Amino acid sequence: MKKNLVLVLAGIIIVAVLSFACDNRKVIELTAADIGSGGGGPAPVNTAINTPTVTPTTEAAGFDVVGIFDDMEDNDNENNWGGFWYTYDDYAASTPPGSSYVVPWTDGQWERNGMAAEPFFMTAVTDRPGSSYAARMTGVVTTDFTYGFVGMGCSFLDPKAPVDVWTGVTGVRFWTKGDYNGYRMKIMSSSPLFLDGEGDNHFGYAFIAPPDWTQLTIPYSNFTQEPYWGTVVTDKEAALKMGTDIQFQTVGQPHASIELWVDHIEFY
Ligand SMILES: [Ca+2]
Ligand SMILES: [Ca+2]
Repeated sequence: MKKNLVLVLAGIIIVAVLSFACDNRKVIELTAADIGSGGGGPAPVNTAINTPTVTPTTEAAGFDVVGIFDDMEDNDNENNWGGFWYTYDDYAASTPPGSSYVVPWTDGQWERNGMAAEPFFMTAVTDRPGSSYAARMTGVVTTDFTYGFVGMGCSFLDPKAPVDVWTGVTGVRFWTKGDYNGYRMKIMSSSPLFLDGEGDNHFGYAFIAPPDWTQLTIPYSNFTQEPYWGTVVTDKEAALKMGTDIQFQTVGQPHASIELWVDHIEFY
C-alpha cells in the first residue's frame, strides 16, 4: 500500500519535473529569429529573454490603450501602436528540434530554407462585412517536441517595451474563426515576477476557434495562468501593467492541421 503510494507520488513528481523542464525550454520559443522583422522596420529587440529584470518600471504608453489595437485593414504587419506581427514555432524548443510548422513562416523557417526572411502577411477576408483583412495562421503541430506548438503574435511596441494594459482597461476583445481546435490568447509580460521571462506561463485565456466569425470578449477577470508549470504569479495587475505582446498559440498536440483567424483586436 505504502509502496504504491510512493510509486504514485514519484510518478507525479517525475511528470511534474518533466513538464516543468519541457515547458521551461519554451524560454527560447521567441528568439529574435522567431520574431518578424516587420515591414522595413528594425527587428523588435527581445530584451526580455536575456535580461528579464531590466525593465522594473512601467512605461507610460503615451497613447490611449483603450480602443482598437489592430483591425488589420491597412494590410500591413504593424499594429496601431507600432509593434509588428510575427509567427513562432517549437523549432528551438528541443534537441532534436521541434518540427511544428506555421504559415506565415517564422524568420527561422525562411533562414532554414536559405531565403531572406519576409514579414508576416495579413490574409484577405471575404466573409465578414466591414473587414477586408485579418491575421491568419495555418500549420501543423507535431510531437517531435513533446509539447509542440505554433503561434502568432504581435509586439505592442517597436522596439519592444512594456505597456500598462491594465489601468483603465477591462479586458481584450477580438473577432476570430478557425477549425474548432483549442487556442490560447495570452498577454506576454516583462514583469520580473515571471522568473523565466518570455518562456514563462503568462496570463491568458483558452478558447475553441469557432467555425464562423465570432467576437470574443474576455475580461481580465477571466485571464489565468495554465496549471502546473512556470512561475505562479498571483499579482495579475503587476503582470498586465508590463504587457509586451499579445499572442495566439495552439493548445494540445499533435494537430495534422491548424487554422486560426484573428481580427479587430481591441482593449476595452
Ligand atoms: Ca497596420
Ligand atoms: Ca479586419
